[in-house]
Amino acid sequence: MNHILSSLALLGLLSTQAAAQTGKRSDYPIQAVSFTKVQLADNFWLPRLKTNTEVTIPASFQRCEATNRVKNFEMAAARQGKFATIFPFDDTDIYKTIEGASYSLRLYPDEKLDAYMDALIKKVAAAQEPDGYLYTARTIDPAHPHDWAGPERWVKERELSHELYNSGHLYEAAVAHYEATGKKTLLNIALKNADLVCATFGPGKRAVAPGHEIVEMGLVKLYRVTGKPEYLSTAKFFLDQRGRYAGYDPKSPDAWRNGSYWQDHKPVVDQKEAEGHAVRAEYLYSAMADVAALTGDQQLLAAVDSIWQNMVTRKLYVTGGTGAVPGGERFGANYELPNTTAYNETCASVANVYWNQRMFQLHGEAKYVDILEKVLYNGLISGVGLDGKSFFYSNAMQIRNSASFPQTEPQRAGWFDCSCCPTNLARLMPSLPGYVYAQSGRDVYANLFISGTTELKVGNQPVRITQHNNYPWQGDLKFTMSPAAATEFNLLVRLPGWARNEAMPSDLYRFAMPSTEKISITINGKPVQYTTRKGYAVLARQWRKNDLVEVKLPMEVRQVVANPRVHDDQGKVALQRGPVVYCAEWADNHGRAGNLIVPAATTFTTRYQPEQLNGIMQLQATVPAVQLDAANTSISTTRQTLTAIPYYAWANRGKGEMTVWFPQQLTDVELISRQSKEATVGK
Ligand code: FUB
Ligand code: ZN
Repeated sequence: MNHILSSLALLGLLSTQAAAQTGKRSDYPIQAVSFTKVQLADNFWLPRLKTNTEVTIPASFQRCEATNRVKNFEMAAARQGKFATIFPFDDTDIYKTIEGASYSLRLYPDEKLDAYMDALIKKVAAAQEPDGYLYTARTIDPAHPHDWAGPERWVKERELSHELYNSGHLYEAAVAHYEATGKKTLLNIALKNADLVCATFGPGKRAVAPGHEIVEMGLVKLYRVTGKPEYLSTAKFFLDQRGRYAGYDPKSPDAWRNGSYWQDHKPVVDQKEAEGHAVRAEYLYSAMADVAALTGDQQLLAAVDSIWQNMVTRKLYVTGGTGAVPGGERFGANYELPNTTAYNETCASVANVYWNQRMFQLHGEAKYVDILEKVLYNGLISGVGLDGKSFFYSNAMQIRNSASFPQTEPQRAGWFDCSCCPTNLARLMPSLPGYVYAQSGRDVYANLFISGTTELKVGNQPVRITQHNNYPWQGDLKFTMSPAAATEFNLLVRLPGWARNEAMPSDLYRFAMPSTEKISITINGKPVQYTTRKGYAVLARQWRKNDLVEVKLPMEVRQVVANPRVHDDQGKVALQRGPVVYCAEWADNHGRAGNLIVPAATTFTTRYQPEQLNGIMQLQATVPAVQLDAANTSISTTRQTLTAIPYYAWANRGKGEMTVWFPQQLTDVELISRQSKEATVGK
């Protein structure tokens, strides 16, 4: 069996090498327009990116210094001392912050930051061993490595060491730094490490299914920069190692602990469902898409398609959060999407953005960007406070509480012992310009509706596209097309699922009522008939300077209902307007949120509140609210104003109740729940 498997692996590897060696390599049919070619000028994202640059990144570097993460590198360089942080993957917080700071330098050039990074990169270089190995948890004192690291290099890679995880983040950071600054300092460190990894792992060499995926994505990025086939073939080799672990017993009641937690329960091509630790999983699925695109591997493609389908039909929160189960930070069973205990690690949202972008690039379907957008505007940015320096590691869907049983959690924190999420946000946010447009020859895709300008080339013709809008608060989108000379091409404008009566590209969620408004598109003021392709309006014409495309997206407040198999959401609705999912928080609703009922016929008013929560579109309606008397023995309803805020903005005003899902009838109200009483008593 093992013999057959390794022959198959070798075949896969050879085809990978062949693909890599032929001058015309296969790749994603659609390429993103690089972040270096898109300038944002909007009121929603730009202030967030500014905060990321001015607050998050400096705070992150400062915390890397203050918590001894930087010191670990200094000690590794000196080959003496004692590893001074908790986890062997703490090195990655530095890499991720460098990655974010690199993207951010394109947006906001900053000589001081650039120089600081140069100095930090020198420390990283000094910590690298002569053969390329870079892992402070061992190099500081190889005779006494971190407990998770194992006595020798790589021996605990599958379980705990994170050696290849550290490498993967190093590669991602190095490519961003190189692309943003043109400097090869970090890239050279990464290449030296990757050469060691490729020399160590492969057919006839060492084999492992990397314990925490990301090295695969990182190697693919290095392959794109260098064209070196070993980087791609080693990425594929790592994918192919999954499902071979001898210690996995599928019959054990705790089988996930040894198998699916690591996506190591089956060969990747046989995996059909989103399983295990969500961040690991979604980095793996991103790499599967990358390798499928670069090698044309149809089995890999079929597997990642099927896994995506499973996530979107059964395992995705309405906010785009993934990884429902706290124990193992993992995907739950089908339809297991509890609200109060929702884990939804912020890093999983980051990973989901990466994955959906790749799925879009593979297939050119709007539904992938619909999910990406859902994650961006909801479950991702809920992970960072409006101050830019307080974070959620996990993103709850409901805080159940009462005056008599106050909960202390959750509140945002500045940093965590395991601080993967803050630094992951720090790197994702400033890369956002790279998600706005994409291109495939004469097809130019407008995926995100963020004001700003891009300069691209169609054929040899420079084309500038400028978006002016006030998204996500208003659905009036304007695109000014400015080719240097009249040029024929297709502008594909994404018609978001939510604007086409589709709450989700599956039956996991649906809108309770169809929208009465329709999308309309005009060019230079005249309505146009357009064809649609895979969820895009195809605007095909010879574009001339200053052609103006106007798209109107319906922006009613919609009630969303979940598939009846999602237990916690039965009899409840969520609120959505445009891509933004709402919640009710204690601060706006007389100290409570769990007592509010939203009957089907509820109508909402909307008002932009510039002073609130950095500017939000607020929703209000008059609804019944359940009241209990002081003795908790009698119950009544009163009518009161329900005020809803975007989910992403919750937990910026202290702690208290919050809910995304609202009961429609009295029978579905969770009264002062026994559960919350028990949980409090049990603490
Ligand atoms: O293992 C590294 C990171 O720590 C994971 O991505 C997070 O889920 C946290 O467990
Ligand atoms: Zn995290």
